[in-house]
Amino acid sequence: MTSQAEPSVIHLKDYQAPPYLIDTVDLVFQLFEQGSRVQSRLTLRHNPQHPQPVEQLRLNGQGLTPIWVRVDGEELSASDYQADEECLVLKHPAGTFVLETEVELAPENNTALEGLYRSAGMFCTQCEAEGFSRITWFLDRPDVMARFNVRIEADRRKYPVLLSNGNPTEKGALPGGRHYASWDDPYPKPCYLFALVAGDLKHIEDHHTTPSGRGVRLRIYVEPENIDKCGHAMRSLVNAMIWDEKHYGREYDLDVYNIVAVNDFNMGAMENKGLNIFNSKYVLASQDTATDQDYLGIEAVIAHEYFHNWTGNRITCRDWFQLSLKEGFTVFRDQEFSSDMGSRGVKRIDDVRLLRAHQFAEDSGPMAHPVRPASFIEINNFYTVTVYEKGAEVVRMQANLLGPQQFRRATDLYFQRFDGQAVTTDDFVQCMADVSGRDMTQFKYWYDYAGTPEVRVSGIYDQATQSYTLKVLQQVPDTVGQTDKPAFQIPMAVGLLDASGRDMPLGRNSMLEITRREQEFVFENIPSAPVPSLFRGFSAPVKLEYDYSDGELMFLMANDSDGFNRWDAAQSLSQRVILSMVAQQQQAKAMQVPGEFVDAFARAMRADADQALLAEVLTLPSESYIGDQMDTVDPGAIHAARQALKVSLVHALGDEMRQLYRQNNRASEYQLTMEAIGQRRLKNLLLSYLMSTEDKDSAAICLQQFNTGSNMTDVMAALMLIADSNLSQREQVLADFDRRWRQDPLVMDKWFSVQAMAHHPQVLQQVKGLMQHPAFSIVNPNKVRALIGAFVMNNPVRFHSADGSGYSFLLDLVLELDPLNSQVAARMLRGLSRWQRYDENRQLLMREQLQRIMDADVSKDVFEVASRSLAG
Ligand code: B3K
Ligand code: ZN
Repeated sequence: MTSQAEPSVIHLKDYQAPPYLIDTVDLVFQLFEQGSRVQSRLTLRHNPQHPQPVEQLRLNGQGLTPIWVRVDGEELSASDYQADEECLVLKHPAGTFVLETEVELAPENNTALEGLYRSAGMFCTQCEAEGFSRITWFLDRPDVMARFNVRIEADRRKYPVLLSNGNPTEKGALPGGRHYASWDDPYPKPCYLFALVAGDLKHIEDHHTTPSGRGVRLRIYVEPENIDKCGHAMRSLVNAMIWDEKHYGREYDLDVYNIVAVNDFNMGAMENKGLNIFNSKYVLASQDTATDQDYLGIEAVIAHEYFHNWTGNRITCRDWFQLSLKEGFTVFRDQEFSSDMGSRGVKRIDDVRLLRAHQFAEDSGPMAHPVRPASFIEINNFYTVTVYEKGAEVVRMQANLLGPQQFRRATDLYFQRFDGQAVTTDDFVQCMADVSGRDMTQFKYWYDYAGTPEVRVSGIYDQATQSYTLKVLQQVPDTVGQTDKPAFQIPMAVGLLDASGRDMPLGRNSMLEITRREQEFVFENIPSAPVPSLFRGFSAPVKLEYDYSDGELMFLMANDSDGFNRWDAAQSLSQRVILSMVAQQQQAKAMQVPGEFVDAFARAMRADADQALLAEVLTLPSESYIGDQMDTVDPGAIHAARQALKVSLVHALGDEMRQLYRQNNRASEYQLTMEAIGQRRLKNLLLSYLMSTEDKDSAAICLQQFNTGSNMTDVMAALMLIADSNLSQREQVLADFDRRWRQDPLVMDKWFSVQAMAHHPQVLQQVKGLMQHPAFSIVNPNKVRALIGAFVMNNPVRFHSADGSGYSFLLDLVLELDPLNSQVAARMLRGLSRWQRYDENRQLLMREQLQRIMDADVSKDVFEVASRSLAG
């Protein structure tokens, strides 16, 4: 039993239009080190879509201390209204009225990082999803869109920069060393897009002129010491603006676009209108401090937040169940942008790898939910890989079904039809239907049902009729609260390879639409038995089952014209090998690596592919992904198998690996071209193979790379391997690195992570010790993710230690963190949600820990994760 009443569940089916609309919002912020004040003036009117009369109007407000409340200029006495921890209730509101209030806030004590808070001496805000109600009384829901005017007052010396949404209007001095700035946002917006920043910041500036001739001033604000690390973010922003103009006909709509980097942030970044606030991790980069992955991440997130200006801000969500309307579509847009900026093939592989590793796992566990969830306790728990990444796949399928021209017409229609409105995913799909004339009813199951569809395919060749038949069975597995699901509409891109590895001509038959549980597709004029290449480019987010022989997989790996499926064949093959080595251990047999596999690996290594794609092909599936393929996950055996496989590959191919390493280790200057990134990726992958044996030569190469690496990508790749090794230099190297980088929080995050991901048996003790390190702070989400998150999510063999020590450590942490930052605490707790996947002993230990949550007084966020996990 919880000590409180159980938090209530909110259902999509209970949606009601808001009782009142708010046309204008005038805010005055008086910022002080202690106790800040917010005055608000709202013009409200009854919403014609809501039945009358409204007996009482409830405005949301969390933890606000009311100073006064006025309606139409008259101050209310305390008996005219009720204010508590969650809302302000006004009795018998008039049809239209003006509500003025003043409240006091304590941003200096706000560790939840929602609403108005402090980060490294500045003030900043985070309002999505429901954080605006921590700032002032409001109808904190996305379907209330208002025009905001904001005035900020603060100490002039400490907070020279005062920013909010929209365009700047006025600024000036005030008595007492203070000053003010005013901002006006001409576009009505939901309050979750409100933002404010006050601080001592420096900026870099650029300009962009939109196709219609609007000049936009672009600025990125950071703490003064980081001013040299903003160039890549700015270039990414300009590229994103140009890309959206070209590909979606969307241009920016204000005179200024501001980005601010902050160190304390619950997630990656936030698309507030005209004033994006970013986790500094997704802004700051220099070759000394950021890896290639960081650079790519910055490009993607800068673009993502920019794209939200149309997909999220101009057109927003009616309610939070529609979150994927903006997130799925915007992720799809940023994925396509990154593909165009870099390598489409590599990007697709990386996105699918992420989807399979995290979303498929979520979709088959107790936290499974549809892309459009039907209920939640705490909306912040639904910013998930399902809403984001599966949501993006669902948009991608629609783009593929319609084809590029129709899809563009459909998105044009969407922007034109719904500009300035708060709408639903149904409204989005309706545009696809209207433009294409397609009936999208069945397609919409993708939004409403959770679970990853399983598609079983078999192929039968008939020599006599020269025909080839693909038999398809689809099944969408049961998930919590959803059984007996209907058949989905599943686009399957196919190719048929002839014996020489070439595609047989299929014409329009290459995109099959599966719509029934059982279906057959017949191909005529097929002269010989083909090898099918299925779901090319990962044309639908499904699990494919097809009984390929090892030989067929090797054939596809070498010949498939679809790059994605060449990679996927390699993954299937190595997965098979690792799983059989796991089984050998479980049967107390010696582990065997098939010679054919080593040969196929060698052939792939020698093939004339670009380095980045080659690195993808040679990367083994992750331990957690392998675990997902087993009935009962055996973390120890998986780790040992994967490790042993690497060692045998080095024994067989070590010389060649060293040679290929050297060939790709020549660049002297750091360049951020796809080619250079590919070379580093390949080289560092090879180094990770070589270091699996920890022989003297490999250790020397690794230490050399660490000591002389001219960029953080190379240095970090080496450091990770050293941290995971038994080299005698290990401690010294880690200590030197600490001394060198102690002042740089983002670099220290990496230092924490590599140690948390090391596999040696004492790692948990070390993680605990690192929590005492001066650079660690439990109230900084980046630190928690870097150290604890990395241990829980990326070190399965140690986190799932059979004595349960990892689990009780996580629980202690969650209980300590929850009162400080419930959102991040709930994220961390997800590490226990899939307990059913483990053996009985671990199940018991994990449940025992989850039960501790149910016995404690915890936040809604953490309660929801624990209760769903236990119920699942
Ligand atoms: N929309 C924000 C996420 C807000 C998360 C709130 N807990 C970032 C993004 O998706 O762009
Ligand atoms: Zn987003």
